Amino acid sequence: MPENEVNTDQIIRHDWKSEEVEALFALPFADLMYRSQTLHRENFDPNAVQISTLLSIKTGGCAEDCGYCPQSAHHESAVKAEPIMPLDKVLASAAEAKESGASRFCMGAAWRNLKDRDLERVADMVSGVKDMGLETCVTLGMLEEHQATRLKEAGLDYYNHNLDTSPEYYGDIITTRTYQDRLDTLSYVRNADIHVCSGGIVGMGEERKDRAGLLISLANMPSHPESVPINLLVQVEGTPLNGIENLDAFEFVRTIAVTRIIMPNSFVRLSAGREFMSDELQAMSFLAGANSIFYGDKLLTTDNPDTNHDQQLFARLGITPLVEKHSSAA
Ligand code: SAM
Ligand code: DTB
Ligand code: SF4
Repeated sequence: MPENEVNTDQIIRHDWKSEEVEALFALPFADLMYRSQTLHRENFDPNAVQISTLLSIKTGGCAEDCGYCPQSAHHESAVKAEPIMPLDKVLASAAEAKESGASRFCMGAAWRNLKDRDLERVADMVSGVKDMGLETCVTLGMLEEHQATRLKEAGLDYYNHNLDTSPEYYGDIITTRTYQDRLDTLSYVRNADIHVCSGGIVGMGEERKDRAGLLISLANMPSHPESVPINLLVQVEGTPLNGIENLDAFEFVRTIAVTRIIMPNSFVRLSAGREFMSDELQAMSFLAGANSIFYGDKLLTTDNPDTNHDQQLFARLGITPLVEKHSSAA
């Protein structure tokens, strides 16, 4: 096949090698974009973007030491620990998110792991949000098998649990739980028949081989995550990663494009970090294959672009919010 031609055979692979993925990263930019766009158009409407809204249901005071996170009790950020949010407030916030056009409501807790004493409260939140006609997602740290089963029963559609970076770089960022702990939680989620949302963070001082390593770890799981959030580090004062050198914008877009190529059926979410991206960089990310965003003025503790701005950006790009639900896993 001539070098510039795209082989679009739909082979879902779980055996990606570092050399291959690093070679994708190294393609001339136009060739990489052409390949990712071709696959994107074969699998998705390129003008439709899925919209999720985030709510922090338990903020701060977390026992983990994730070097990027303002919610870790190990760091001196401005985020203060708060108790778990009452059900009525969570449901009011979900109703607002629905009203603003979100199709999925994602509830996050600054926990190392879900405790059985909190399980029923979270299950009530999940079923309450589900009853409003929204897709449900939670991110609560590590899970045990029986907890995943209970959350599924309550109506949970997605569980977010990120691998964050490559296995090799991981120990530079987090020391209080292992990569394998994360993979175990993801397998309990998958076994409970909950859709998997798993991705990572770039711009943490990692090298390109680590970005490739993260994507390979995600793609080589037994099934691709249905949703892959690519977060650009939000640098927060008081966290160890504050002040680290910014990632080159084209390298960010390349990461999105490679994610699209090696997980062609997955939603790729342009996640944290949009607040500091130009409209043009976001547009280029959509062109590279991103087709999901977090929408709403806040992520968990940091700012997100305001909804008016996002609406205007969508209008300028001819993007419409995706309404239909995701059907199949890869
Ligand atoms: N505590 C749970 C956990 O870590 O699994 C759930 C909440 S945690 C805040 C969810 C994810 O947010 C993390 O895995 C990380 O990928 C992302 N995140 C946290 N702080 C971030 C930051 N400053 N910039 C970008 N992403 C961040
Ligand atoms: C994900 O991958 N990104 C979201 C969500 N999953 C939970 C969280 C981003 C958090 C950014 C920092 C903050 O707002 O605290
Ligand atoms: Fe805790 Fe999650 Fe933040 Fe890590 S990312 S410190 S586990 S809230």
